[in-house]
Amino acid sequence: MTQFQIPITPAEYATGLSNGAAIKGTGSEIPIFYPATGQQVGTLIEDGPQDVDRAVAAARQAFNMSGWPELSVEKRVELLEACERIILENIDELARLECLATGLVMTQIKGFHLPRAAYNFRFFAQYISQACGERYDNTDGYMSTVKREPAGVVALIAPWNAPLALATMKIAAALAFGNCAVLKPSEQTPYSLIKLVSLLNELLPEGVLNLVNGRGAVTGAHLVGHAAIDRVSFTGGTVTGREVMAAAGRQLTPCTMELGGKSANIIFASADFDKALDSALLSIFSTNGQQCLAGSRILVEETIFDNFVDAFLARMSRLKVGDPMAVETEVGPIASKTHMERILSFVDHADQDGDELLGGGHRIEELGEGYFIKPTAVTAKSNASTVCQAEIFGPFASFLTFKTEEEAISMANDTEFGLVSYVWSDHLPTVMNVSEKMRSGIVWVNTPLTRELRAPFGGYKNSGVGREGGHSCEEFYTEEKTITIPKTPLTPFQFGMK
Ligand code: TXE
Repeated sequence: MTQFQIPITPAEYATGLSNGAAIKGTGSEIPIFYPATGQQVGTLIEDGPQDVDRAVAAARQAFNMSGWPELSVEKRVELLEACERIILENIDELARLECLATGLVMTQIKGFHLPRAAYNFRFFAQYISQACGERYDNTDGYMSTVKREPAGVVALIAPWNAPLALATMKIAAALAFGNCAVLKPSEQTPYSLIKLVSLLNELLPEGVLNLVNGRGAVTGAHLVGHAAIDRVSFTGGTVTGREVMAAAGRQLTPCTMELGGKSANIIFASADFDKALDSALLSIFSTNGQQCLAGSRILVEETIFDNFVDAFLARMSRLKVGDPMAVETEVGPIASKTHMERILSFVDHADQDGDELLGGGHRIEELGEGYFIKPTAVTAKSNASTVCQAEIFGPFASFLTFKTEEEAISMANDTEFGLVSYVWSDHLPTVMNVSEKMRSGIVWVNTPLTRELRAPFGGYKNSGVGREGGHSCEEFYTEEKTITIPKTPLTPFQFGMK
């Protein structure tokens, strides 16, 4: 039986970090598994409510007393650039820790996720060094300036599918705009973020970046509902997002929610066939299919449908699934056993709905106890099929066909989600019309998975609330203050002088 080598033996990590010092959690023990072998590789000790209180208090103390919110732009830029460097200097260890708990493929972690994690700090360093303000002069002789001040202490909740790439966007933005933070990684995938926070704490003043670990319902719920938290930034599932927003709402704490997706990848006969094919595979099978922006519903124009699906299946059957550490691997294991079983349950849904299974749909037994799924594709009976409506969040593509542009638009928008849409066509009026009509936060035309960090990222409908990106993060992580001053001596109002 195949037994892959474990990427790294996790050091004995204390769980949380408050005020720059490690804290040993006081809660229960959570086992951590390596998805490629199913072996337990470590134990996480949960941080209970009092541990969370301690981390929040450390952040508040740093916010009030350390001078962090008032730091000059030059010093803050230097620190953010140092954060970028320390990630790149430790890329090997961070990548192994990321792989250990997530099962993400090492070449993708090192080639994309970690460079992005490092770049997030550079991006916000560049952003704040270009920041400008507002001033209004009025004819009555008053001048008003608008100042952006750090929001305060922010709670950052990270998911398990791409912890480093996703959490660093939140950390870098929060720090760039002068906030202090408490980060909670997913309880399934804590190691890479524990290491990251400890590395960043070598550079940052004590208490600026704190860490708590544990289950969402325990550690996470206490953190997001905490009265001393000024912002909650959450990436995760839509169901959890509703709970988090309700808890934060009771404290009137503003939130951003980056939630699930069921993105339509619309391929017209006028598209460059080979590029659309290549990108369709990338957008559903990279990151082991576990990404919110996956092109999981592939809508293909009827005249090219059979050719496209045949070509897709031929390439899908050649995908290298296996050891996430091996350079030739393209698809690794699913992040957890429970999630693997959930993904496979959609094969039964497809059967019940009358969809046609085209390939895959089962666990790869030859790969041992790891959570490996054969890349899967179905042709759905209609867009109402469960596989076209639910976020499966795995290497599972659902095909649909359409005859007209209007039919494609209507099918693409017929979903509770609205994160991303992909449009493939070399006919300009088609791409203009379709991209205008997509009810999604991002439309990628003839390109897959292309993030522009200056532009907003986030979803319509149940895919989210708020946006991440340059201006969006500036707005979210700051409070605006208007200061109004008369430019000339004030004329007395004569009030009470009659
Ligand atoms: O993640 P959860 P789940 C989607 C995907 C997946 C589904 C369920 O479809 O199948 O969500 O994933 C923390 N208060 N995405 O349930 O629960 C939790 O500890 C505060 C899309 O495993 O959303 C973790 O740190 N925090 C997605 C984080 O929330 C709470 C990424 C995300 O976990 C909490 C992941 C609570 N009450 C899943 N409950 C994306 N948008 O990319 C949980 N958490």
